[in-house]
Amino acid sequence: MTTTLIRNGTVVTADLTYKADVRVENGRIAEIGPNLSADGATELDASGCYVMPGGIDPHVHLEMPFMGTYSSDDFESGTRAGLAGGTTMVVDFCLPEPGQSLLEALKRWDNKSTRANCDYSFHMAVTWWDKQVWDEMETVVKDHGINTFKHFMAYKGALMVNDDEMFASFQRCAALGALPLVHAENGDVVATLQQKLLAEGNDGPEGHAYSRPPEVEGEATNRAIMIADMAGVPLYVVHTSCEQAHEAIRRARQKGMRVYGEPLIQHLTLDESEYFNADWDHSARRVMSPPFRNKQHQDSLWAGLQSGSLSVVATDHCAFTTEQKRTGVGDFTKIPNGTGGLEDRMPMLWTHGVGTGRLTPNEFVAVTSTNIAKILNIYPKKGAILVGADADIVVFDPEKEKTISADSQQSAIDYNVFEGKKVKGLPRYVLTRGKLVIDDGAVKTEEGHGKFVKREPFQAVNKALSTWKELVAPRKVERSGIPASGV
Ligand code: DUC
Ligand code: ZN
Ligand code: ZN
Ligand code: ZN
Repeated sequence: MTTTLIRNGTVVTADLTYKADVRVENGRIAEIGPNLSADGATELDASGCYVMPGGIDPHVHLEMPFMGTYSSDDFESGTRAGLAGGTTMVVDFCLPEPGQSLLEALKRWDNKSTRANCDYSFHMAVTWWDKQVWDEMETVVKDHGINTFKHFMAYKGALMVNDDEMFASFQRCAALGALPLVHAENGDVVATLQQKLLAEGNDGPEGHAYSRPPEVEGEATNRAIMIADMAGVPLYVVHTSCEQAHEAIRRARQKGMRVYGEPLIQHLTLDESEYFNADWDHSARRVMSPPFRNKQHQDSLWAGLQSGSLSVVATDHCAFTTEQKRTGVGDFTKIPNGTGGLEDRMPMLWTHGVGTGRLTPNEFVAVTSTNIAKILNIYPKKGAILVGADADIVVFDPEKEKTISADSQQSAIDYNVFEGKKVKGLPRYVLTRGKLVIDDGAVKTEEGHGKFVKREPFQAVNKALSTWKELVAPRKVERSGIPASGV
């Protein structure tokens, strides 16, 4: 039996801040209170530190087949990077190829995830639609413990689904107690703008930003919300990056709909000027979808986190090396979309959120962990400092500083989009299900320690505002007379 005693820290949860020791036994939190006795436990000194639930990144792509290549962080390096920054659980996206069985795709994800250093779960992507998908969705939820389905409204000709497919899938989610997710960008408009830009000779990485203006995201977010309302299901909007999308989410929530928005740490802290760098590599390394925006959009995202209209902060970690990015020299549409961020999400959000007074430490815990656990239906196993919860714990030192650099990162790429940025607030210790893996800067991860976390279906489905019940079961109208057609 391994026992660890975290001493003299200040426990910070989504709602409370208090001084207490925390005892960890067999991977779980066994006791919380003042002056706990050591009883032979390994002691960790948390004086001057906050003892917080480990971060959960609800949006990562590890070893993902995408745009003719694979994202370069796999489940080993990706989760090691996450742990180094205080993230103790990740949720990856299982992506069936169009036409492929969801259950076949899941086997591949099960295989590659056995190397994970921390616990993980999957979202299932719906990349095509027919009766087989409809059938398999039930197995995915009931037998595999996956209660979230992702829909790409962009990447036309590859992952994109149309509105009829999305509406059918959303209704299926409602029936199964599952939550649909959307990548909300209007893929038809993006494809048109891409061709126009290329035809006019705009082939550099800045073309990527021009081809995906905030309006394409705002339109798709509004559309997905309305379709979710008609299907009578809550909705999770991934990588919310602009005011137009945030406005749609705010409005829906004000009306009582369960719609969750997920800004990324990259969109909160990096802006569109990155695409206008004289160095092609610099700009291409920052190509992701949606692209970085200007300060007004960033301010909107911060305001959403403060007011609660946006719920969580993720990374969409999907790292490609410089060599992979160079596939798109001469044609920005071929630059693999994606950036890293897993290792830096917690320190960057602390520095730019808590350090600037925009977020309280409790709000920081809510948006990096607790809200995510609640939305994914794994609270309080994850996202909590409570007796019985998994001991996924970060002992966070608010005074510890570093300058972010690719030279010292865990991630398997040759650069870092936050290169040169100073952060203040870093983990002193990280425990993942009780195992000490970050020990005052030393990385002691164990490949394969991570386990799949099953997630139960949701109890509460959205009671939509629209006439969805009539759409599903139309009321017959008795008429006294019907004229002959064409007369
Ligand atoms: N956006 C990215 O930038 N990469 C992976 C997929 C996505 O939607
Ligand atoms: Zn996406
Ligand atoms: Zn993504
Ligand atoms: Zn282990």
